[in-house]
Amino acid sequence: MLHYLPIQLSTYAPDIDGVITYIYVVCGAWFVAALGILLGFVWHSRRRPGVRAQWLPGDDRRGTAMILVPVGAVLFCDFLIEQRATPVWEKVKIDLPEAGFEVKITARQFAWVFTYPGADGKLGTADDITAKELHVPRQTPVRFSLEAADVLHAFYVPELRLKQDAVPGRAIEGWFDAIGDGTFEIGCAEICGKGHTTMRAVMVVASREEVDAWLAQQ
Ligand SMILES: [Cu+2]
Repeated sequence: MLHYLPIQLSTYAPDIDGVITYIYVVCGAWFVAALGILLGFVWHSRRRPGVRAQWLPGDDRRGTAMILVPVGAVLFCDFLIEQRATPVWEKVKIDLPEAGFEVKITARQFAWVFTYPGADGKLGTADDITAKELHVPRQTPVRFSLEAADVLHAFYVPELRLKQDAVPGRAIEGWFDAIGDGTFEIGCAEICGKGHTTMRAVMVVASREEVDAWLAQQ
């Protein structure tokens, strides 16, 4: 259904697309029903000879039901979407898997900086490696810690179906597992000023050996 979207690069991309498709269906059905009912009322109350327009205050039982029944139906649709989306939210944002690869992502005006653990395998030590590109091994749970040095930014890789705000003063933990090789564009999805538009970077997904070899050159 959503064939015009970018490829599904992460293991959770099908889950995200499933939620989006579900919302399309629920909202699409609601849109058709709401327009149908509206057109029905327009036809029902059309101008006819000898029939005068009336003022109906709508405070009787029938008038109240015309408000409360649609409100209940909207809340029920909300509940359906919530029920469909909650397990996906937990999978993507709450239940973070063990790290197979770690990286710290820092956003600043206006660039991305990626910090990798050095030989000691730990982030935040003297031998950390910093680079302007994100290189990650395929089929490995990548754990990232996302920080912003100055203002709000948003780490966005459409193929991963991953968009995460970076907030000054916070280190936001997240993860993804890329299933295929390739070079992909990282954007900043913070829509405030054209500076964010220009802070592009690349993400390269390759074998573990290729990533290690690239890190050794940095
Ligand atoms: Cu930005």
